[in-house]
Order: sequence, then structure tokens, then C-alpha cells
Amino acid sequence: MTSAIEETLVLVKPDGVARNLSGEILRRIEAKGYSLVDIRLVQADRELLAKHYAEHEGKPFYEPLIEFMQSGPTVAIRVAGNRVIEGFRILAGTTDPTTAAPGTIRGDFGRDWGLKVQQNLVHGSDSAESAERELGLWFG
Ligand code: RTP
Ligand code: MG
Repeated sequence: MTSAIEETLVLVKPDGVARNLSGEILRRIEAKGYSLVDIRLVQADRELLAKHYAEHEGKPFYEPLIEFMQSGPTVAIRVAGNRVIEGFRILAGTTDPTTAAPGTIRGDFGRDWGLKVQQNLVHGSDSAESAERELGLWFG
């Protein structure tokens, strides 16, 4: 596979910020060799989250997800690196933290608290198109 320098949007969700895991998550991103391009602490509002999670509108977890994401500040990070879009999602682990592989962020730190929404610590854009759209939303 040829190399491709990409940018992705990483979010440390409110559960990760509240549990003081932002530094650990940044450490893992940097240890992998990715670069931090921009970073901000954001109290997300419904308008931003509705755009960010538009693909999930109408799903059973949509409303609880939008509520959860407003429960505290989120760290938004513009991350650059070789094939970082796919690579960060591997660092993050699968969506459900109860079965995410050890060694991944969600596998090592994620918890299933029995809520409707998986409080899974991080978000990473899932494609080049998503990354461009989401970086525009969170960084303007
Ligand atoms: P993300 O977008 O946050 O990086 O996570 P993902 O691609 O792994 O998961 P996605 O399917 O896009 O879902 C977005 C977020 O919604 C919550 N979720 N809960 N059935 C459930 O309980 C459920 N499904 C999704 C999670 O917070 C997930 O990260
Ligand atoms: Mg997703």
C-alpha cells in the first residue's frame, strides 16, 4: 500500500475528558507517530452534534447519544499522518468497549455502563469524506 498523508478528526468524548484520559489518548496518538495539527476544548451544542451525527438520526441510540455528547466538554483534535483515518480507528478499537481488543483505547479504558449509548471515549472519522466534513464542523 502506498503512503498517503491524511488528516482526521479525533474527539475525546465527554466520558474521556471527565475520566482524565485526554492526555493518555494524546500520548497514544503521538506514540504512533501522528502529528497534532490543531486542538480545542469544545462544549458541543445540539446544532453541532446534529450535523456531526446526521447519519444516525432516527436510530434508537441517537437521542441518548446527542444528550451524552452535551454532558461535558469534548477535546477536538486535528490529527495528521500516514493513513491516519484507518489507523486511528484501529488505535481506538471497535465501537463496543466491552469487546474491543486489549491494546486499543476502547479495549483498555472503555466501559459498558449498561447505558443505551456506548460511552466509548473517542471518535475517529471513518472515511476521507467524513474527515473533511467533520473537520469543517469542529474547526470551521
Ligand atoms: P464514532 O463515530 O464515535 O467514531 O464511533 P463508531 O464509528 O465506532 O460508531 P458509530 O456506529 O458511528 O456510532 C457513533 C456512536 O454512537 C454510539 N453508539 N451506541 N447501539 C449502541 O448502543 C450504539 N451504537 C452506537 C457510540 O458512542 C458510537 O461511538
Ligand atoms: Mg462513526
